[in-house]
Amino acid sequence: MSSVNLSDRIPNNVNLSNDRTLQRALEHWQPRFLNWWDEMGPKEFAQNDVYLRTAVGVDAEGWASYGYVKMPDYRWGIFLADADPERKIGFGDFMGQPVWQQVPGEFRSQFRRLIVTQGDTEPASVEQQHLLGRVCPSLYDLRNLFQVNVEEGRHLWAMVYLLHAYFGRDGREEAEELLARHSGDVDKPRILGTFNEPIDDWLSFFCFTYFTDRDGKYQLKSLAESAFDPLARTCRFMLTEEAHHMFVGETGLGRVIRRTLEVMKETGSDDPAVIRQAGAMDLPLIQRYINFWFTSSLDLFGSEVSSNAASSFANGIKGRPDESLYSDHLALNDMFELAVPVGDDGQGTESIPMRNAMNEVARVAYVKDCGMGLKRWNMMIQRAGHEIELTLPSTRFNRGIGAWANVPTDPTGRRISAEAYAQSLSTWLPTEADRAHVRSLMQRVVEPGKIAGWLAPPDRGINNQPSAYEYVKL
Ligand code: BYC
Ligand code: FE
Ligand code: FE
Repeated sequence: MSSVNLSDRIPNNVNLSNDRTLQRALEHWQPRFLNWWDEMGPKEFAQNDVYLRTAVGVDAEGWASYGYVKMPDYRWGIFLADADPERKIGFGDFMGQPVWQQVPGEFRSQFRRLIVTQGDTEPASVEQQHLLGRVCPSLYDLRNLFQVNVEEGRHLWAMVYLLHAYFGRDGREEAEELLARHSGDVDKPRILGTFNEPIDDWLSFFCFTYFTDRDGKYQLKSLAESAFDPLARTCRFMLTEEAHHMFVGETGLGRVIRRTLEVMKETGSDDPAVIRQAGAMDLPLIQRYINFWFTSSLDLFGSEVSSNAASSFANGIKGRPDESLYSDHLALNDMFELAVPVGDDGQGTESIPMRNAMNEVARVAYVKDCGMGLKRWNMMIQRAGHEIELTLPSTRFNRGIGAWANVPTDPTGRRISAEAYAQSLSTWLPTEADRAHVRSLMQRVVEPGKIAGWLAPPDRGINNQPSAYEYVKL
């Protein structure tokens, strides 16, 4: 069991104090991180005590401790899941060989690129969410937002550690750049599309944690298979924290819907105008937000046909999510049947080598996982006696990356003309009126146990505390 020294300036279980040069380099980066947090993070709440969990180790039991912390004092640390000295490479051309403790020179730039891309999303999400605290629907939700924020900060630490420890000077420069790019910045935006989208209301936040953090789950699962053992181990531990982010998304959307159903019952109407008048979010509006965040997150998996993905798989850099569930870890002979647009209005299939389809394989697994929450919400809607069903749109709809990028389809994936697309877009994606309505509901509620009118209360509190607990001391 690796031990953690919590009194170190940078808590860690990687024996940082044994490597003075690395320790000094990270201690040099630390104040820059804190400056970034102070400027780009939830700065209005820097002085408030927040009931947070802090990672203090990697044991399955008791890896975290709970208590009041001021966010700038959070103990961001470096935690790798315990090493398995017998671990072998589980896929690709080096299958069966011992995993690597160093990055092979020939794969250095490929590894660096993926670690930088992963690292870039973490601070991006904190930047995207930095104003949500102003309009929190309850103290419980405010605390969950901050929990997600500090952990995304720790995920940045996880990637910066790898850059510093294994990529020398290039790695240190990349670590600086991770604090220099900013979400939505015209000159220096974040690397991936979704991480430049504004999140300025809580419906978007719940959609983001449901759909976009789930891309995180699947990418981390892929990287947790990596032949580069320190990357695999750090991603495995990140997945432990990630579960809560998706919990926030799933229960958040579930509570929005539950409240909407209550208002539908109270008013005896499903007319969006009536529901809005009563201060809730109508189901068609929720569907449009789902459509937007789901399709934007689909783009994060990259192109269906990708030579990058093929070489990442071949070289042991990035496996499939849950690689152990497959029987063939070489993927040299299988083909993948891909639906592609043909001509002006048709579609056909294209057969591509499996390794080139790895982005799509991961996306398919992701889509299935996304469906679970919808099943639960639809059950709730059905039990309330309504016919309406929330759905995931087709993976061809509203795409910006890959074979279906900028190909007009309806949400079922049927190809339509550009005119028909433009005409119906306002029924498929959030409109200005939708956004204005959602914004109008964003009123700050901070009395312990109270909750905004558009949202149902949580089923239970955090860490066995009551839901009316004073999760943030304002
Ligand atoms: N936007 O062969 P292609 C998370 C680029 S989320 C903009 O199609 P590849 C989190 C691509 O970078 C998980 N650009 O794709 C969630 C490439 O550019 P370069 C984040 C895009 O390389 C919530 C080019 O298009 N982790 O943790 O196979 C809160 C052609 O690439 C996009 C990772 O992504 C896009 N959507 O795969 C906090 C894991 N998509 O290099 C955190 C690391 C593609 O030619 N990243 N491009 O200039 C990867 O594994 C891969 O980079 C990708 C792309 C899967 C993203
Ligand atoms: Fe993360
Ligand atoms: Fe996350």
